[in-house]
Amino acid sequence: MIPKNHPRYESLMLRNRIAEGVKQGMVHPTGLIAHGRGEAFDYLLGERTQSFADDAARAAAAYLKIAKKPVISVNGNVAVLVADEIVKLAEETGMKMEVNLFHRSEERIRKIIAFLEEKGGNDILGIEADARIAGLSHDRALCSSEGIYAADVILVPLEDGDRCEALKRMGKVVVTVDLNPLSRTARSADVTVVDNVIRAIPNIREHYTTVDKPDEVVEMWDNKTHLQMALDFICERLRTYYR
Ligand code: PTJ
Repeated sequence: MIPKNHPRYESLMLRNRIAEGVKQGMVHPTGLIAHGRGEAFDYLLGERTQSFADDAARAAAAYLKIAKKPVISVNGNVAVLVADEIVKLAEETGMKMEVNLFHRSEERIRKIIAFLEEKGGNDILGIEADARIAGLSHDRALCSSEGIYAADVILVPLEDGDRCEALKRMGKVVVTVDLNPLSRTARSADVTVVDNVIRAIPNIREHYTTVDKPDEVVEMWDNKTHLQMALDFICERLRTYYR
């Protein structure tokens, strides 16, 4: 039991959720490692939504606004961290939800779908696996013909770099949330929200309701500049921390 007045209460609670997720069979054991890497970057980013991340969340919302077939790809970590918010975002945007795992197992997909349904989600894709992401070998290529395969815009938080590149080669617009601005996913996506998924998803939702002239926002968006801003922020913070 973590006392509420512990200075790192929120961070420790998130850790607990990931650890519980492993016990419940929703999070893959390597999800613990991915979470730890995310935590380290979040620490460097000040554990709050910085202005560059807020701009990226707005660009993400703009892409979702103009999308014809938007899909959100949900993995184990994302499900246990932000299931409620994902269900709400899908409802508000008309986006389909697909459980799509890097370490694919039918049992884990079923558990995650049931968890999202408990949170109010409907018609969640993922179990059918009747299409493949081109250019990838093994089960991590499997996807739904109605979901990721047909999508024009895919919101895929915490994605593997290889798959992100394969989705790009298929002509998809890829929007990701990744605390590591140097990751291959961060570099190959069209929009990278360098923020914790726990803050980024509700922020994208908020921008979705307010974003004006989404075509212009998309037109103006430059992901590389945004990633450099994230790196500059981290560097400046490290350089001046004890000064
Ligand atoms: O459930 P599965 O089988 O689909 O597996 C999911 C994981 C996350 C284990 C899998 O996709 C994986 O191994 O991911 P990677 O390649 O470790 O990448 C995860 C990325 O997400 C890293 O760059 C982390 O810094 C970042 N990350 C981790 N936690 C968060 C995060 N970004 C935003 N918010 C987080 N909470």
